[in-house]
Amino acid sequence: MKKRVATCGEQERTDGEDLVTQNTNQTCETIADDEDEEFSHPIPWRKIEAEGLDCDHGLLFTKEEADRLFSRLEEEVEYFAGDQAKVQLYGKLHSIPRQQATYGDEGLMYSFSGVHLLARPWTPTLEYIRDAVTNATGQTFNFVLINRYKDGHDHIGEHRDDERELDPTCPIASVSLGAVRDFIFRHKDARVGPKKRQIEPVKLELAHGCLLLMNSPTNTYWYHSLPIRKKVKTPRINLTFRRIIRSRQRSDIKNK
Ligand SMILES: O=C(O)CCC(=O)C(=O)O
Repeated sequence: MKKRVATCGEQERTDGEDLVTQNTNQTCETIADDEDEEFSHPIPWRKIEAEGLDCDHGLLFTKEEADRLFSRLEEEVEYFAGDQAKVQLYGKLHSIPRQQATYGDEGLMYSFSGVHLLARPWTPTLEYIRDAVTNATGQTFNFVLINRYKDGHDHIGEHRDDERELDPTCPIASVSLGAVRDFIFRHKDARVGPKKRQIEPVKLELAHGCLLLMNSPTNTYWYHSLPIRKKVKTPRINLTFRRIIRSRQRSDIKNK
C-alpha cells in the first residue's frame, strides 16, 4: 500500500457559533521525491489528533474545478425518493433532512439506520472524483454515499460510520463541494450517561473542494455531525468514499 503523505498544517481555528476547534499533536511527514511522483494531487495535509481521533484534511480541488464538479453532480446524481429516502428509528420510517444517493461497484449495498441502499453504477464525474481521492491518498474505494444539503436547514445528526461491512483499514474519505459547513466530532464518552467525561468536541469547517480523511479508529470513538446553520442559504454536496467488504454485506436483504 502506498504511504499517505501529510505535511504540518496550521492549527485550525474557526469562530463557530458554539465550539472551539481542538487540534493537538500534529505530526509531520516529509514528501520524498520518489513518493511525490506517486501522487498526481499532492495535498498539503493538516493533521488532527485527539484521544482515539485521527484525521487528515486539505484542499483537493481548486475553486474552478470544485465549481465545475458541483455543477456536473447537480446534473448527474439521482437521489433516492420514497421509502429509500427515509431512515428507520424504533421501527418507524422518518424522512431525512437532506437528500441521499449511493453509487459504486456492481452489487454493493450499504445498510444503516434500517435502510439498505444499493449502489448505482459510477458516473464519469464520480469516477473522476474517486480517482482524484485515490491519487491523493493511495487508497482505493468501491462505494460512495452522497448527501445533498439544500441549505443550512438540512443537516445530519450525530452518528458513527462503524457498519460491519466497512473495511476498517480504509479511511472514510469525505469530499465537500458547495457551501462551507461546520462539522463536529464528539467523543462517545462525552455525550450522555453517568460516566460522561469532559472531552472537548473537535470542530472543522469543511470548505468547497476539501477532502477530510477519517482514519481508524476515529469512527470507533467519535460521533460526527453536520449541524443546522440557518445562515447558510446555498447547497452543499458531500461525498463519502468508502471501501465495502463484499463478504460482510447483509446477505438476507434483497434490494430493488
Ligand atoms: O456531509 C457531511 O460532511 C457528513 C456526511 C456524513 O456524516 C456521512 O456520510 O456519514
